[in-house]
Amino acid sequence: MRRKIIIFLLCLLPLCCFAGCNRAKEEETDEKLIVVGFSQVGSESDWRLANTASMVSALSEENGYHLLFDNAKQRQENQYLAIRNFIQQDVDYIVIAPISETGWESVLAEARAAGIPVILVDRQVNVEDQSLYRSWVGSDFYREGTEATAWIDRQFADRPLRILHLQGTEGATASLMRSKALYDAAETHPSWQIEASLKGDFTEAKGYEVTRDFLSEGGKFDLLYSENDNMTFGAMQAMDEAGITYGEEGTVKIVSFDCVKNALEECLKGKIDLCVECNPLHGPRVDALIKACEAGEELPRLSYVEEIAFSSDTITRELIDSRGY
Ligand code: GYE
Repeated sequence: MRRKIIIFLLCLLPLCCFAGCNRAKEEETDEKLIVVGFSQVGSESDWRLANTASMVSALSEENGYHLLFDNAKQRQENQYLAIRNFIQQDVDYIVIAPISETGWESVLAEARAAGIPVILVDRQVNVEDQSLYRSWVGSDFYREGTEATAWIDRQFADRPLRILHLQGTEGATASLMRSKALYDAAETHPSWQIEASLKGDFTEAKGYEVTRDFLSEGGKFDLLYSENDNMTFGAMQAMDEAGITYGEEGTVKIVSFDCVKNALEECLKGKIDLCVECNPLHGPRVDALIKACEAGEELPRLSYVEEIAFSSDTITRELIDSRGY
């Protein structure tokens, strides 16, 4: 009997060894993974969801990363908490999509003191000390805005124009710069009247609410300048309910930012007149920056991505189908 037990245990030995080796191997690979803490703005828009998907797929284990993802739910205090948590966990890199531009000095200084490189993505931070972060990649939001106002100028020139302006999150670069482009254009076009700049926080629900209230108070406009597609969808619903027509055949023209799939579909139907692209696919760009940093290369301070705009006359089905977001 004893002999049988010994033989049985001997037979199990190679199995245990195999399992143990595997574990050791796993640990070895784990060690080589680059640990990244990513503090994301929230999940306020289709653009944001596409951005999160791009970041998660680029910073994957197959690609050499262990990603700690935090959704700040549009609250900057949550970003501070997440970043301090990343610092405590001694991650290799901190990536931040900052909600607004201000209020970053202390927490970025803490990351720098801990020797953790910070890479910014999407929106920017307004800090004097440039050594608080290594690199930023994102869109030129002012250029996006001037692309929109140049189109408005081509359509209306100096004819009287009442504009309803839906603004994104207060203090966010995307909102500040798209707003600035509109205000600058309105200054050089005295016949353009910004009827109201309403805060929609980049969400569909808010876009709906503020447009509905504006209309129910008797507000009138000829053009909607909406700083993202989701607020546009909300405004379209409010206009539908109020019986206001829009798009190519309608009384109101719509200019919208982001170019998410549903917006391009509306553009193809002639319901949105101009879609200004904002590219959310930053994952591979952040991956490239981290890999360059790992290789000891100097990182560019700012990298702007290329973007275009689509009007209802230039958009096609093939184009929509060929796009990744
Ligand atoms: O336009 C909007 C999102 O910062 C570019 O944030 C981003 C903006 C984008 O919520 O849809």
